[in-house]
Amino acid sequence: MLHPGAPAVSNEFLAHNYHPLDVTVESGEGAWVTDVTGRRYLDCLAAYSAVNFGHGHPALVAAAKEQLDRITLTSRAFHNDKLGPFAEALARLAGKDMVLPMNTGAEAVESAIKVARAWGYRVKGVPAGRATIVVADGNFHGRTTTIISFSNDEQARADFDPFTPGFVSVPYGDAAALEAAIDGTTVAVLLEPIQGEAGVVVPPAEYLPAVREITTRHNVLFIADEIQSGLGRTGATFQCDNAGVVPDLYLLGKALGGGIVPVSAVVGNRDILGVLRPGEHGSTFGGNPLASALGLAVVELLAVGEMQDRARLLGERLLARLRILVGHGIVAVRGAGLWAGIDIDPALGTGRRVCELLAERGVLAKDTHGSTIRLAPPIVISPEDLDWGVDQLEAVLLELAVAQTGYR
Ligand code: IF1
Repeated sequence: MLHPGAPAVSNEFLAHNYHPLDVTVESGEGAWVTDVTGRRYLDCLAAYSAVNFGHGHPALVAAAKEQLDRITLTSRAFHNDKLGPFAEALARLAGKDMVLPMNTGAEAVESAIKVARAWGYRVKGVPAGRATIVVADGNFHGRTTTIISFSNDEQARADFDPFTPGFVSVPYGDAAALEAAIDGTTVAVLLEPIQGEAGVVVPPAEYLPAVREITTRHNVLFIADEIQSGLGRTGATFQCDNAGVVPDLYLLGKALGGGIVPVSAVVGNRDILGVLRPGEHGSTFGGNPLASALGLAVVELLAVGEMQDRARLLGERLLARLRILVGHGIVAVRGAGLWAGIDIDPALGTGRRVCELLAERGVLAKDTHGSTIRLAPPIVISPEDLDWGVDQLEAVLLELAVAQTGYR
C-alpha cells in the first residue's frame, strides 16, 4: 500500500543501497525526463554521463531496434557479426589496435587490473605474486571487492573487508608522490584524468603529462579510467586528449552503450592486451551483438566530432555562468567541458538540500561529499535549456540565502 507522500510507485521490495530524490521517472527525450505525474525535469545528471547523447537519441535507438530484430546474444563461444566492426571502430577512435569488451565500468577496471598484472609477470618480469598498482587518493573506480580495496571512501568499504592486496594510494595531482611510490614491483598506475565522485577534481595541467613521462621511464603501464570523463563529456573524445597525453590503456564505459545497454571496454595495444590467452578472462554478455551495435553507433557519433565541440562550447557557457556565482552561495567551481563540480556554501545548506530544491524547480542533479553538487547534462541540451537550468540554481541559492536571514 502507498501511504500519502510516498513515491508514486512502491519501492518496498528494493534493497536500500541508494537514497534517491523523490522523483519517479517514466520517460525521457533529449535532455528532459518526464515523471509518472507528467511533470518534466531537465536532466542535469545524465545517469552519471551514461546518457551523454541524450535520452532516446534517434541514431542510437534505431541501431538498438535494428539489432533487436536480428539477434541480441550469442556468447563469445561463437563469433557475431557486430563485435569485430565495433572493436575496429573503437580501436581506431582511440588510436589503439585492440579492444577487450566487457559490460560495466567496474568490469573494465577489473579487467585492466588483471591485464596489468599478467603483463607485469609475463612481459616486465615482476617477481611472481608481487605486482602492485599505484592509484590515487579520492579515486572512484567502481564497487567490486577488489576495487573498493583501494578506495579511501569509508562508506564504500566499511564491513566489506577482507580486501585485495597489491595497491598503493598516493595524493591525486602530486606527480612526485606518484613517482616515489613506484618500485620494481609496480606494473601500473591507474587514475581518473578528472576525479568524478571526488567532486569533479581537475588535476594541475602538468600532472597527466608528468604521469605519462614517469610511467614511461619506469616501464609502468598508465591506465586512464575515462569511464566517466571520456566519450565527449569534457569537450574531447577523451580527457587525456585535453591533457595532451596518450595512456597505455583507456577504460571506457557508461556512454559507450549510448545509455541503452551497459557496454564497457579496455582499449590498448597488442603488446599489452595481447597478453590475455583464450580461457583466461571473459564475460557471458561482453561484446554481445546488441551491445556491439550500440557501441558501434556511439563510436560513429563521436567520429563526427560534433558532440565533443558541443560539450566544449556549452561547457564554456556553463562554467562562465557558474564562476559568476562564486562568492554568492557557491564557494568554488571546477569543471571541464559540460561537466561541473560546484561547492555550495555549507552555511546555506547541504548539497542534498540544493538538489531537492532544484528538483522542486524541475532540475535533476546529484550531490556528492556533503556540500558538492555535480552538473553533467546530456550534450544535446540546448543553450536556452542550459541557461534555464543555471537560472534555477541561482534561484535556489537565493531562496536559501533569504531563508537564512530569517526575512520572508
Ligand atoms: C554508483 C560516482 C559517478 C566511475 C569511474 C568506474 C566506474 C564509475 C570513473 C564504475 C562509476 C558511478 C557509479 C554510481 C555512481 C557513479 C559516480 F559518483 F560514484 F562517482 F558517475 F559520478 N570508473 N561511477 O565514475 O562503473 O561499474 O558503475 O558501470 O556506484 O553509485 P560501473
